[in-house]
Amino acid sequence: MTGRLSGKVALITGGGAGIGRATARLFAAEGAAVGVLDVDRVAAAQVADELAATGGRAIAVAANVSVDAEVREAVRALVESLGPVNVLYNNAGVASTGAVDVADEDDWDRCMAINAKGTFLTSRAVLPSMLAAGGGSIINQASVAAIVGVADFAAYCAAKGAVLALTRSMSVDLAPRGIRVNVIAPGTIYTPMMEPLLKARGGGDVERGLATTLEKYPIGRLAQPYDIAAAALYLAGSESAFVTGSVLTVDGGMTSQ
Ligand code: 1HS
Repeated sequence: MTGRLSGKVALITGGGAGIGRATARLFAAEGAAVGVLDVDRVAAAQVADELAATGGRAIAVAANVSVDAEVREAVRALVESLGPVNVLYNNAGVASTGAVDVADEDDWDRCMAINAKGTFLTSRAVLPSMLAAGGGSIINQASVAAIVGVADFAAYCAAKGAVLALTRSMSVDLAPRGIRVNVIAPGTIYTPMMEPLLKARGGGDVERGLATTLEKYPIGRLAQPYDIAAAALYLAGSESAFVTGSVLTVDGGMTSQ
């Protein structure tokens, strides 16, 4: 541990699995007290318990980030337990299915609600305590899908594009008040969330879909959760003190070709 987040309180949405869990582990290892927020109460508790068992300070809070009352209550509980939030990672997200002609309306609404509205609601709920603490860092989660069109992923591309634009808006509004806001655009990590897309891309064969996906990544592999967590750590800490409104692609060159 190098203590890059010593004395800080970090809230990570979607902290119960994947990138969120990897980031919770890294932030705790760097000295942060961590609020692990997830819609899956059990998953959040498992991560918080793991961090506490290895000497960290952590609590689990359950909320659906698209439901304002749940988000407000989770943030209230977090602040009461750990203190004002210095770092917020809006990581919670869901994928979608289909091109624009076949995507269904419920899928569109769910995708916009969790990815885009969730970022808005959680940021809004955290801001009073972050401002009272004198400032902080907000990290939003976009995707390469906010930058390039990804086939059969219409609602997801739109929602992540909204997160990217919201980040720029937030960075302008909040910089004078001591809060930096940046967005990470990760490339694909092979997770259950990606399987419907990979299956469609592979003509029903996930392995073939994976091979096709790999060809999009000049670096020769897909991302791992730690790759994204390490970027979040940079944006959370003082080494990025002059960085706000930035889009940090962590994509193995996927959007560069
Ligand atoms: C889910 C993640 O944000 C990546 S979007 C799909 C990108 S790729 O599989 O077409 O490289």
